[in-house]
Amino acid sequence: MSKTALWALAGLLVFGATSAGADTLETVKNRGELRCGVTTGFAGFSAPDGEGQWKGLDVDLCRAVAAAVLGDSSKFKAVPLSSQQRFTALQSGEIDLLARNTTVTLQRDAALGALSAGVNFYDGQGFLVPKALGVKSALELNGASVCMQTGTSNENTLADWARANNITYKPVVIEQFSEVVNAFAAGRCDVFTTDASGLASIRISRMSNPDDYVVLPELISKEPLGPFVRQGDDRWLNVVKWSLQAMINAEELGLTSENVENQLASKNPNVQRLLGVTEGAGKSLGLDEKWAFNIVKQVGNYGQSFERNVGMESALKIQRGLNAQWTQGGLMYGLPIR
Ligand SMILES: N[C@@H](CCC(=O)N[C@@H](CS)C(=O)NCC(=O)O)C(=O)O
Repeated sequence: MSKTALWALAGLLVFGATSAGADTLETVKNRGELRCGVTTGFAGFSAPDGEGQWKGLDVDLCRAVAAAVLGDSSKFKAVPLSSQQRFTALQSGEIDLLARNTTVTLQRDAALGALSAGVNFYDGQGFLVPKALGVKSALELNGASVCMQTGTSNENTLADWARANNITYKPVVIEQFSEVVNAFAAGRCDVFTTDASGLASIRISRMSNPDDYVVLPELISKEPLGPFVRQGDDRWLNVVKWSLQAMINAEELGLTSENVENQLASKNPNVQRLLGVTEGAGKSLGLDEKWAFNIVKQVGNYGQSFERNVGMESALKIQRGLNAQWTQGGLMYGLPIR
């Protein structure tokens, strides 16, 4: 068992008894604040801006759930967590929701006491290298030293890929995100490996001259990233799962934070159900009927969140790619809200 899994298991044994059976929805309503596990600062996905406000595609999930449950997207507290700390924090009840570039895997769902509540970014693991290295393909990385972070799925994925491709490498594995980034920037390793989204973020926000670095073309794995909740609280799983689905459906239905007020008069039954004009969805989830209206009004639809945080309106300029709507060749497919 990996070190991460052991830590998470320890968390499960120590705290599992207290958190199991707890009603997270009630807890969050009574507290008046959602505790949301994010990264220690990962531009575009979860990072504080100049005013200390947490922003990003993942933070928008925290905001969406706060809007759905408490009617106010600002009623959340971002809890910064390293890759290593995240599952223990979920287990112990320190956070209500983990919204932090976390890959959905069988082991995490089955053996870490966590449950995936959907996918908000389809990604793959890649490599970032200094251009000066002259490397054009990952297959040229034989003998390289590779920086990565402890407690990520990236460690095992790289090992599998290297073995299959007869590549040897020297792992440089560091626990703190800032330290691993600094090690790479200082040339203590040749390559940085993590999710391609992470590499785009590191290149733009952490390298003093982004143009000196390039992300190699190969993606060596599937990394479907999304929110996680604790096991044993189905009602809360539903709230988180359907908050994300509300954002995806809102994009499909053409609802934006700007037009959603007017769309309350729409005659489209799917719009009426999503916005609570036709009642039922909110009640079934244990929420106000305005739950999804509040998400769209205060946070926006999935496409708006994508473009603002990681897409063309952001510094990262990530293409929609797999994260486009299913009608546009992507994988974002809103589950029916009815
Ligand atoms: N998707 C992968 C990797 C996610 C991950 O934790 N990536 C690192 C990038 S090096 C990160 O986000 N670090 C930020 C932090 O620790 O604050 C996983 O779920 O294990």
